Amino acid sequence: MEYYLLNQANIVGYLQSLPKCLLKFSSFDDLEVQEINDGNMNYSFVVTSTLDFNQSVFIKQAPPYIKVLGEDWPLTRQRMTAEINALSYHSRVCPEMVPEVYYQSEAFSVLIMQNLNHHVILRTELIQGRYLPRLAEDLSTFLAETLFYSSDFALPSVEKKAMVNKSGNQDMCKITEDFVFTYPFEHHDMNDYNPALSQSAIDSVQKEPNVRAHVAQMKHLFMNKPEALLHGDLHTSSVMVNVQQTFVIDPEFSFVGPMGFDIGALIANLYLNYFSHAHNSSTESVNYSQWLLQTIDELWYKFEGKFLSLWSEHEQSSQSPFMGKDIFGDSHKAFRQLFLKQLLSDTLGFAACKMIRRILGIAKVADFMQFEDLKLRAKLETQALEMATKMLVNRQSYTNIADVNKLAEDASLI
Ligand code: SR1
Ligand code: MG
Repeated sequence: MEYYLLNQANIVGYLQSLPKCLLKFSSFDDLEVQEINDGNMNYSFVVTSTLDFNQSVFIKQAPPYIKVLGEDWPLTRQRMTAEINALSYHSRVCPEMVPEVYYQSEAFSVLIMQNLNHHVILRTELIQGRYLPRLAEDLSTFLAETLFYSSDFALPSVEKKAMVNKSGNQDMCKITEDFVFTYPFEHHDMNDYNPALSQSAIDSVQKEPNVRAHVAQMKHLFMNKPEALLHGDLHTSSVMVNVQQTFVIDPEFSFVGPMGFDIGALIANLYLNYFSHAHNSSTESVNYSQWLLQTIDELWYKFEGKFLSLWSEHEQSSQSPFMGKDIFGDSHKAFRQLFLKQLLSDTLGFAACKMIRRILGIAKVADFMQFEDLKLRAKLETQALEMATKMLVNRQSYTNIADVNKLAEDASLI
């Protein structure tokens, strides 16, 4: 079928043209179509039977441009192929946390999948101050399983290199290189500053040679460290939750890159949410801020524990340890500790870049944008910039999240 753009008027006809057995509907006569307007890159729709709400699907299609920027910003539809491949990998290693895919077409750049209508975007829940008791447990499982099983510690060398070649996703990586690691750190037309944010706060990032040098290091690492198949854009709007379940969606930026980029993306967005609550002295906000810090701490140490368990179990069962025979007995342990120490440092460096881009760059987060009082927003932005720049330049010295949380708490007092 030749590619055309789906819209509210033609989408039911499109569904009817697909092999019926693959789809969820007993009839096409009473379908309601709703366009979903969030999301920067793609068009998405929910189609539901008005006779039976359980007959419902979520449809996503990539146009040949960046949706929010319009047709003047061409972008290949290759991203849908990356998303299809990543979803297929995620559903193999972590099936309980990925929506079920009913139909996919690379030619049509379309995915039809489970409508998660009993779940809400994580960012929305965090802004509302909702407690999610499973969050650290589930996200640490997702990170440990997806990152470990696509790494050189689990895959034979030839298979890993084939995965690197197959998962280039160059156009999406270029967007990240520009919009995450470059534009926010220079004075670029694509940036967007809160008018109430002081010039000195902006200069503390853009005119500080040490900060710029460390950001360039992170950008270089992003471009040159093919450790594992990443989600590639794992912020809190790429996660859907309720109190019992967590789903990870939207891996269209997926490529083989540094593990710390995925972990850092989550941590960055949790810290941004922290600053959006911590300025408020009500008991409710104080308690919620503490829960957020505790969740970040748990996310890291649970990830670390699960990743290490997968690693030692795999080496025992495969009888093929990454570093070869362990002659004196402690070499494996020593290497794993070194690896995790470096991964924490990478994670904090990427988290810092991701926090800063959401303040100085074009793509904002609702955690801060919800505040119409620009002075209050600027205060939170200044606190987050203060934390992020320190975390970035000192990232090698941290050995635990408790100390990073202390940095966040100190910054929240300025
Ligand atoms: C034009 S930048 C759009 C951003 O939205 C996505 O979620 C990615 O984070 C990307 O950088
Ligand atoms: Mg997305």
